[in-house]
Amino acid sequence: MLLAGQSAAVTPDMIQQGSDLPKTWNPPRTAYNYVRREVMIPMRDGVKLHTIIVIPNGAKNLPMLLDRGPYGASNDVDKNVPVLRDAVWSALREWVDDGYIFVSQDIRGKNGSEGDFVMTRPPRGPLNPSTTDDTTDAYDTLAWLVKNVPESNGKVGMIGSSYDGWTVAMALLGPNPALKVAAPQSPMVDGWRGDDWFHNGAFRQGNLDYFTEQSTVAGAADPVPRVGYDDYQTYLNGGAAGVYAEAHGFQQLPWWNRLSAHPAYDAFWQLQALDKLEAAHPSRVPTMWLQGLWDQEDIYGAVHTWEALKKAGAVANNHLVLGPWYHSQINRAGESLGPLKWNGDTSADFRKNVLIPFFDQYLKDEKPAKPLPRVMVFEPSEKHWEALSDWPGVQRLTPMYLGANHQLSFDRPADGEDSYVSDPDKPVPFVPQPVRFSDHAQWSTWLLHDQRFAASRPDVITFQTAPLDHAVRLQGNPIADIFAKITGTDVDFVVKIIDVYPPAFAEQPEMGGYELPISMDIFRGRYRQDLASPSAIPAGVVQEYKFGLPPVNYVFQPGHRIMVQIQSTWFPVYDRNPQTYVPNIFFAKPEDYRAETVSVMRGTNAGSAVLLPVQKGQ
Ligand code: PG9
Repeated sequence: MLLAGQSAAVTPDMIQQGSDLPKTWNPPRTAYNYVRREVMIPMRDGVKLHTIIVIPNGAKNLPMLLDRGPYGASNDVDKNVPVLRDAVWSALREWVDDGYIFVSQDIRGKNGSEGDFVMTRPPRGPLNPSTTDDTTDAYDTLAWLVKNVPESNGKVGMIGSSYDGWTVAMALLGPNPALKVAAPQSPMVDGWRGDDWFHNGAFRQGNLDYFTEQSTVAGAADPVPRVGYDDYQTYLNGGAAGVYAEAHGFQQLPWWNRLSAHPAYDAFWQLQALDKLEAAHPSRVPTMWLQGLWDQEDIYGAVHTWEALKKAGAVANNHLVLGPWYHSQINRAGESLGPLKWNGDTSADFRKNVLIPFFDQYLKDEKPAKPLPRVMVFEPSEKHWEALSDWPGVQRLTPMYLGANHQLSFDRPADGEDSYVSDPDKPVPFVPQPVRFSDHAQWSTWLLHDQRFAASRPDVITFQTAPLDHAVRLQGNPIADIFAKITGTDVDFVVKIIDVYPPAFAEQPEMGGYELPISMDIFRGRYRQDLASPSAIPAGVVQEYKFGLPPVNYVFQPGHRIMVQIQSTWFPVYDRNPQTYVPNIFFAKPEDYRAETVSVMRGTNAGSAVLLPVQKGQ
């Protein structure tokens, strides 16, 4: 219809016909300095796995770097950015600069891949009667890559952190010959002893968000919905972890049903503990097992796998790295960690000067400037790396005893006890409220949080040395050895080794008096005699609670004090022990939660102590 004054000169090209969307869209890629292939790689059972391969233009004879995981291969490379080093996520930049073909794959059932997703799918065997697992999937992927990426030299290295570190460890259980080198970074190895799901039987409740995010749909999903801002209050209101979970529909999740039916270290956990499996099937692949000294998610896996391999006589091709990092910080900026500041970017420097040369050696036949030591550990108080030939070496564990008047000393004290009331209705927070599991800054640095807020609580007992008149160097794996009696029938113990800074610290004034945790962990008392079968604790009878603490390589400087804190709740990162023995704490009832008195013994026979790996000459 024409309006007055309009001309009627309409030509055919003006006329809209059909859709404005073309049938296909192929924008020119002339600005791109790389080729991106998106392929579905067939596994031995016909399931196809979604894989993204990025290849620098003109590549010939380049090695491939493979990462497999549940977090979305498409997220590793921004396909809208034409320059490869800008398109990959920051951890990959140095690799791309060094001339690698990067391959990212979605594991079975996640994101673009076919098949069923199974959370950290157990290796083929009693827990997995199928013909595939992440060992065969890695094997089949490598076989395909070697045949189908003509720009490559047929050699593959695998990296990945956390879940993706677990996939690297799985690949090592039966590696394709094309796998020439590997680096599991903060790998999840044993979900019950000390990695993501539990620590010594205490459940890490923040994982409930991970379960809905990962195991409700194939793509990414949301955390558990909550009304309140403070997760401390949310979890306290929710009751037992299992009650809270099932109020949010978790009965629909097979993974949750398996996990919550196995709160003890039974065959379900033992048979999927990768440190034991790696030691039983050591690979010949040169491997760097790597984790952070303050790794808030997987502080157990790498070091225990390396130690298990050592025990099995298989460390010739295995290296251990303990860096000054939170979980996966190797892949992020590493100039600082919580309040601690380093000299330079410890992550980027490590990737560039150690990790990539280690891969280049086996993938490009390039001799590294310096051969990689068997063990590399950062020393945080003097801020430098140390090369060691062993870990923890010959452990000379020296007891440091809890003494009268909250003293801590290498001398055995007279008999006595210190008591506190542990009330599960007012649990000790792991960081001051408000707690936000979604706050990355809070979560990634909580293992370094100033412990003064806890020291001032009546349900935390604190022991400390006098200011040290000489440096004390710890190198190895400390052990907590607590003797205690309780008025209830179950209890948890949290033990923390802390560096107390002098009241004034000119180098960094805000650190004056800071109580810096060096190594801390939790133990669920019902497992004191047997991790696989819990037992009620006889009320009023002294029992021993002995458990390993995370590795340390640390110099307590003169003028600092060594402190130990003990408490029985660490909430809500760990679920609360009701302190009344019940068959399965996941489903404890409100009336099971009772305030009880915990008495920690000191003295000659049953003298509580931390066994410290004090270095000779100290
Ligand atoms: N820590 C995470 C995780 C690993 C394995 C299983 C579940 C969670 C991660 O960062 O991938």
